Amino acid sequence: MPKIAEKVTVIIGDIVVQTVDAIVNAANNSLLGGEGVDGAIHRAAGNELLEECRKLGGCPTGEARITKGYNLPAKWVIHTVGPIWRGGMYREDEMLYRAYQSSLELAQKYDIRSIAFPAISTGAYGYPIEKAAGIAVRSVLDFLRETDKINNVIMVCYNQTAFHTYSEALLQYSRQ
Ligand code: AR6
Repeated sequence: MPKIAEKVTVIIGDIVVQTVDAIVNAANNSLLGGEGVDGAIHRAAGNELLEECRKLGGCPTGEARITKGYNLPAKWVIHTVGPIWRGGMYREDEMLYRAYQSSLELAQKYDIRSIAFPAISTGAYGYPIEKAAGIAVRSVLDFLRETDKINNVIMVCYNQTAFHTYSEALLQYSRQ
């Protein structure tokens, strides 16, 4: 496997327990919490996270914002907003690609070396998992090719299906 792909690991697990510098939240435009990963992160981090999020004034789709991690093992939470799947004609692919890029750009700015991502947009936002996996992996690998500051990216999958799909995508795109 090429060097870049060695920096990326796909695992099955819960993102809130990851011991990395930053975990990424699959948030919504309000940044005021929700269900899925967002709910789990807010519950584990504690109420101070919501207080800090209130001051951010939301986040457009495809962009990212950073807060502290509070009670989480991770020092930082990077909140990004993936697209809602509406059939694929509304720049969903571009927005999902941007969500990963924006998160990594912010990570680099904060000297974050290890970062864990959930499968953004594949839950409540309904993105087809195979398509989402391909875009996620391509976006991460493209970014890692341009910088050597971030040396550990974990793609945290919540079930076997997601795990196999993201693992396959990593194999496929790391050969290109
Ligand atoms: N750790 C890792 N992955 C998880 C966890 C967890 N603790 N919990 C769920 N997943 P979703 P979205 C997986 O719905 O599709 C929220 O309400 C889950 O199985 O969390 O981007 C926000 O506020 C799925 O594969 O995020 C937004 O309104 C993936 O994480 C909206 O949902 C993403 O599912 C965002 O929707």
